Amino acid sequence: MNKWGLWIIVAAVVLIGGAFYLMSGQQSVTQIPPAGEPIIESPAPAGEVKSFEVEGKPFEFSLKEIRVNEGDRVRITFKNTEGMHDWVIDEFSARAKQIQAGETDTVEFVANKKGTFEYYCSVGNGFHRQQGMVGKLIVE
Ligand SMILES: [Cu+2]
Repeated sequence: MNKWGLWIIVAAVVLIGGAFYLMSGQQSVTQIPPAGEPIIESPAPAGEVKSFEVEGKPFEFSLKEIRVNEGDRVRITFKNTEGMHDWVIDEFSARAKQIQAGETDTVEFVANKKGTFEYYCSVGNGFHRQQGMVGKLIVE
């Protein structure tokens, strides 16, 4: 083998090696996610504040149905117009005070689960509830 033959082999090794190096380099580049790509986290939907005014009297609430979206903050302004009543929803541990006619109490909670829930007046050990002092909270 002459001097030129050796140089050709050396050149071939360098070229092939270089080609491998470039190919493997490209592969690893495609495997790395592009720099600066934001980490995608779906933020919890920002709940709105939904306010409702509910009047109570024997034996009904002025509002029989309340609709909100999951995550909303629900603000109930409970006004009593006659007798003594309260406004209770067990599933969200929310309870307006027992108040006399002419009084108002406000209660707030976050509707953090979907479904249909009953709110009611707890006065009289369930008597007012049985008499129809109930309503539905629908969380969608
Ligand atoms: Cu009542």
